[in-house]
Amino acid sequence: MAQSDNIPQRGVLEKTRQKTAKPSMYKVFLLNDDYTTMEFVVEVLEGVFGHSKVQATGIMLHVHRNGKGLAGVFTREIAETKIAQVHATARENGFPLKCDMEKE
Ligand code: TYC
Repeated sequence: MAQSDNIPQRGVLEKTRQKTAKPSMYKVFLLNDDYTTMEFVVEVLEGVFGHSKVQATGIMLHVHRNGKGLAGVFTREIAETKIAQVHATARENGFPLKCDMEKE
């Protein structure tokens, strides 16, 4: 056994902890428009973002009154997927509903 095997290695625990860095999180916002129905926005907030009908209705009304509102906070890939799902279902239903995302 080499003598150096018994010498504590300074910095090893710290390095292990540094590797568990948390992923960056992204806020996904729903944007208001004049054409998408309130009912459809509530369905999207329930179906894509997992909100209850009560939560979804509150967020939809906030967006309607203020122009923009937080739908959820996700890692980058999940946020991008949710946005793509919203845009796809909106297009399929003939609505111009838009989302955007912002690094937290
Ligand atoms: N402003 C829309 C209307 O009056 C409703 C609406 C709410 C649309 C939220 C988009 O993200 C939105 N029918």
